[in-house]
Formats: sequence, C-alpha cells, structure tokens
Amino acid sequence: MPAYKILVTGPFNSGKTTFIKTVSDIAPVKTEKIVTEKEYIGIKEKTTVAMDFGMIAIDKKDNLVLHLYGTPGQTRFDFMWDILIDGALGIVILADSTDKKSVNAIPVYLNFYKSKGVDIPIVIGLTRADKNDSIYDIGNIAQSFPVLKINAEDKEDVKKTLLTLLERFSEQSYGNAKY
Ligand SMILES: Nc1nc2c(ncn2[C@@H]2O[C@H](COP(=O)(O)OP(=O)(O)O)[C@@H](O)[C@H]2O)c(=O)[nH]1
Ligand SMILES: [Mg+2]
Repeated sequence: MPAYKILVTGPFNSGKTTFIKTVSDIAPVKTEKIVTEKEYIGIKEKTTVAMDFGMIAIDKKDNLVLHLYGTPGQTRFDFMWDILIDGALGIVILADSTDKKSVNAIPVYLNFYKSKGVDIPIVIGLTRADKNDSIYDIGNIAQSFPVLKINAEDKEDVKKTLLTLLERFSEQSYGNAKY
C-alpha cells in the first residue's frame, strides 16, 4: 500500500499536534511532556518533544495513505527536524495567525529546509482562523506557496490543507520522496 510521508512543522503552539490529532484515522502517537523552557512556560502545559504521528487514508480505493509526522516546536529539539524530513514527500508549515511572532517565524522553516537542499512541495497553514484576533494579511512572508487559513480543530480544514499539498505533487515533478 503506498504511504506518503508528510511533515507537519512550525513554531511552538502553532497547532501541529492538534492538526494531526484532528485528521488521524488512528489514535495519534504523541510524545508530549510538561513544558520546561522559561520562554514557553505559561503558554501551554505540554509540548511535543520527539514527534507526533498520525495516519489518514485519503483514497480508500487506491489505498493512498498519508503518514503525518509532527515536529517538536521548541528549538532545543531542532535535531528532530533533520531526522523527520528524511523520505518526506511534502511539508505543511503551520503558524498561529493570532500571533505575529509565530507568523514571522515561517521563513525560519522555509530557510531551514532550503538550506538542506530539500525540494518538495510546501503549503502554509495559518491556524486559529476561527479566532477574532486572527491576522489575515501575512504580506510577502510566504510568497509562492499556497497559504490557507484554517482551524486546526476542524477536520475539513485539515483535509483541505493536505489535499492542497497533494495537488502540488501532481503539478510539479518532484522526484524521489515516495517511500
Ligand atoms: N481555536 C483553535 N485552537 C487551536 C487551533 N490550533 C491549535 N489550537 C489549540 O492550541 C493549543 C496548542 O496547540 P498544539 O497543537 O499543542 O500546538 P503545537 O505546539 O504546534 O503542537 C491546543 O490547546 C489546541 O487545541 C485552531 O486552529 N483553533
Ligand atoms: Mg505539539
């Protein structure tokens, strides 16, 4: 059965664990621990330390399955970004649309994978679009990538994001990422 590996990345608290949990057909595998870094204490209680993992069958007829890997947000776990990108077919970068710092961090992720020579489709998901203080105009931060405003707790929104990424696979001839 073909399985495509998708990486879900982005800053701390951007909705990565939620995104995977919302859409996964299986109970997601989570590796969350109590937040210990001063910078992040008080924002939320638990944070992903190794990865999140979830699965979704996109097309039952063709048995197309996506394996979703979520990265840890805290920068001291950066080494996991490198490990998790291996064999990935596409990347979803999430940022919290109610938090300018989160949105401004998008280029950090774009540049990280670019610097590694990773050339696979990317879509940007701006989470918390359901909130009143959501910022919609992110200027030219993510030019040339599809940007979707989503509620990471809404299954249809998460699916739409993944389908947008899948459409990019067929539009462009990306080589060797299937595993
Ligand atoms: N209303 C709303 N809450 C969200 C959204 N995305 C994430 N959250 C909430 O924000 C909190 C942090 O999200 P989490 O998935 O742990 O972020 P992570 O650090 O990127 O894994 C959780 O309590 C989520 O329920 C969203 O799009 N809308
Ligand atoms: Mg998380």
